[in-house]
Amino acid sequence: MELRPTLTIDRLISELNALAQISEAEPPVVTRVVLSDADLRARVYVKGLCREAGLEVHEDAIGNTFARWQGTEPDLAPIATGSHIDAIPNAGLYDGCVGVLGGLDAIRVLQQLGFKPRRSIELVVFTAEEPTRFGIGCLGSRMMAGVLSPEQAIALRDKEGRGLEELRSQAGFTGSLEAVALSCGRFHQFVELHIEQGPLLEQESIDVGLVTHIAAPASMRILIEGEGGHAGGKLMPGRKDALAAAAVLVLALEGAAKSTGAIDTVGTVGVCEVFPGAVNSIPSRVRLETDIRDIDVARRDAVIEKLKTACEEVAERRGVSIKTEMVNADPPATCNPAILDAMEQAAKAAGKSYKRMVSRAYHDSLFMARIAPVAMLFIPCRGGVSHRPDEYASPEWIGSGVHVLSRTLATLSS
Ligand code: HGY
Ligand code: MN
Ligand code: MN
Repeated sequence: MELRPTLTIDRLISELNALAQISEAEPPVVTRVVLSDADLRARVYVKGLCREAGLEVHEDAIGNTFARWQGTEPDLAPIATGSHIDAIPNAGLYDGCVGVLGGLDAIRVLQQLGFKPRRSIELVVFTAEEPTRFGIGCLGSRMMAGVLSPEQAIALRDKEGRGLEELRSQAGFTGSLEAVALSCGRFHQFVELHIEQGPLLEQESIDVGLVTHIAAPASMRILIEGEGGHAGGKLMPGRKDALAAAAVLVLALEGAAKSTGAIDTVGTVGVCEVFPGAVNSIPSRVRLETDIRDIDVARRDAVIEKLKTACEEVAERRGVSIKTEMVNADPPATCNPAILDAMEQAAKAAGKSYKRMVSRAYHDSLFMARIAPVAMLFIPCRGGVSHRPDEYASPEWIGSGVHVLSRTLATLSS
């Protein structure tokens, strides 16, 4: 079928900007932590757009949202597309949202063209792709894939000690958590449109990225306990300063990641909580949240082991107690060759340049890959910047992504 979508990119851009206004921070900064007031208002907005497009909308027990465009053979497993609308603090407006609103726009383009899918097409909005609230990323897609059990999910707590049960019922998400896990075959295939969150496509002036692999993320929590005391009265000899010990570990992680010799290994300490946090009081307790990734699992795990060894050495040398806890250590995902080929054909038909590449960020596709064949479609983002308010993707870049996605969905659902 020769598709020549007449893209109404202006409407999509205005919807992305409208969604960005729904934030816990002063726009243009986007902060939209899962199950916060902003998250709930954003969900209402997006569900309204889906219903305007004639999609049947339903949610599961933790708010994963499914908007279905019924196909001519509704009993067949659907093709799915989608991403997330939650955002970390001090974020931009494109991460995740391009995949949700762009996925919806790809459906609308096909509707405008009079296309009738044989397989239904479902837009999925995943709950809590970001780890901000509960410390673990991809909560919704992990549970859909059965990787996180209801018991494990119920045990999660946020910084205020609030759990998923309390927060989901306040948000009006009811029903059994057991029903969140989906079987293989619930979806025929899944394609996620997302900004690259890296610099390559823009640097090489390429329109779209066809993602072949998604890196393997791991997160480890480190609790360091020393001795507090008066910053003036307690002399340096014999101090057990928890933050000084933490500083050694931060540099140990950086060194371990750099020492693998592979550019794909990354290590970050993104959270450092200091107690009591008074300028004239020696830190007695520090909590670090570390993020370690690589497309090679063995290399990633070697960095984790090096960090654990550094913890033992620092504890010994500085007389502090150091406890480590693995929050998650997930395998990488390999994208499906048939979907990649369909995306490549779609890019060619759309006259868009493309390249095959890996994703260094993780995405819900990483867990959807456990229950369905998946692939991801990247568009450039300016300077590779993401997880910052100056994150930006041009209307042209977004339009190219939606154009290739709409053609891909047409192929897969035919
Ligand atoms: O951290 C990630 O890779 C994703 O953006 N949550
Ligand atoms: Mn993100
Ligand atoms: Mn994302």
